[in-house]
Amino acid sequence: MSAAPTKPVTNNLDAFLMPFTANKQFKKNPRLLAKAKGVHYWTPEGRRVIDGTAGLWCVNAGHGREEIKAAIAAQLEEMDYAPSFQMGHPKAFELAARHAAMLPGDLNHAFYCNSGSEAVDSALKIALAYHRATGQGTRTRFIGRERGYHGVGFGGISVGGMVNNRKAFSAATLQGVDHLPHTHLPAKNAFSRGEPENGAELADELERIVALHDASNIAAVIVEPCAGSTGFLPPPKGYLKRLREICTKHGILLIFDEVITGFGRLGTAFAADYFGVIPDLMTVAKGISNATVPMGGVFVRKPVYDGLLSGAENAIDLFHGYTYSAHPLACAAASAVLDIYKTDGLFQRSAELSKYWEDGVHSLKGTSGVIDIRNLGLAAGIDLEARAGAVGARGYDTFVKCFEMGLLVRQGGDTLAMSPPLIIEKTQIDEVIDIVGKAIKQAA
Ligand code: PXG
Repeated sequence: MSAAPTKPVTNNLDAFLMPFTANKQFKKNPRLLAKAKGVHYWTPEGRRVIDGTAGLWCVNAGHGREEIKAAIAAQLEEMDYAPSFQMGHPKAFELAARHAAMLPGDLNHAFYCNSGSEAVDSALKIALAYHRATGQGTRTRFIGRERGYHGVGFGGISVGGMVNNRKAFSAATLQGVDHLPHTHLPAKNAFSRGEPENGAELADELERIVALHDASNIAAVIVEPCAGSTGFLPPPKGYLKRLREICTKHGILLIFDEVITGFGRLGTAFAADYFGVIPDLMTVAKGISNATVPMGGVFVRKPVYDGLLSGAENAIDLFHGYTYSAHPLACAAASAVLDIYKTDGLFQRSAELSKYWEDGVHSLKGTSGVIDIRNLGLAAGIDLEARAGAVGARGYDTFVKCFEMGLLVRQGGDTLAMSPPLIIEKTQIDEVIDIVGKAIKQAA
């Protein structure tokens, strides 16, 4: 029986199992985006929506960049794909050298993958492989943090601390994982501008965990410098430095998950630059390719790279990698976006706009139901008071109101997060703040 080709049925939303979405609710009243340019999306009906979230924290240089399109097209013409297992292609090495040159300290090697989740699982494996290669094979435990988000791989959800992402999969999470306490302390730090004053001592919890297990059993600590998915939480002043000191003291690798903070979100290339704290491994994705071609990466400090390579000349150093590690199209896109970041001075622009952004988001203080506002760089989190007996309903309604009024924000529970493209103009920031303020009032 010959099957007739299936025509795309654009008005039937049933077949797509949507990620992190209430499918039934969405499909009754869908929100579709059909076109994008600069800081705007357009719906299929042609309604313009300002992108207050850079997609999902990823389109840092704005949508539809001609330079990236041209680089991807040229690469596609030249060579669509080449393997990276026992083979290589020039753009992968060029990109790694460019990343190495812009990274702080001796973070100067790059492993590539296709997403933040893959980056996290790769970093955890690199940590284990490094310890084994350097005669420290007992170091197998990982330490994550409550409220952390490290993607959705089994490694990532194990070290992550978002309950709903772990609940259904609890039995399959990694053994030997502990969690540091989160640093969201609204009773002490509500409405902080930038890094909150209180909470650096929470890093000392690491000493307690080390005392419990002994450092010789601990491979790595992984944290987001600013937690992103739980509503954007900048770290308390001094917290990351303290974590670094404790890790160094005990020979534990420190992993910064910079999937959100990397590539300019804080007004510096990386959060490591902003905070002056250099991790041993850094995971990135999103802004690495401006989200045009999926890409992730793990940046590795020289001693870790050297340790991994301590085997025989003909020994494979890392039994890990992906068909699409350093995919030529992703490398072309990532290289083009580095050019844009540089020529347009977007990291600097993000730094320069951050005060205006801060004043804008904090002008929402006093709006009924707003119980906390936090910000750093070009990102912010806003907590709304939950409706009695209906946690999350108010947040969701506010998100929908924003979309109806022409603004995309992110919402989780009763928290809103915003992270506009770094090309946003001040008048557009005004527009974002105006719409969020109205939406919060309307959804009260
Ligand atoms: N680490 C961090 C810190 C992230 O924020 C990932 C890893 C996983 O990346 P991938 O590419 O596998 O999705 C992320 C992803 C939100 C939101 O609403 C955040 C992410 C993804 C989707 C939504 O905050 N971050």
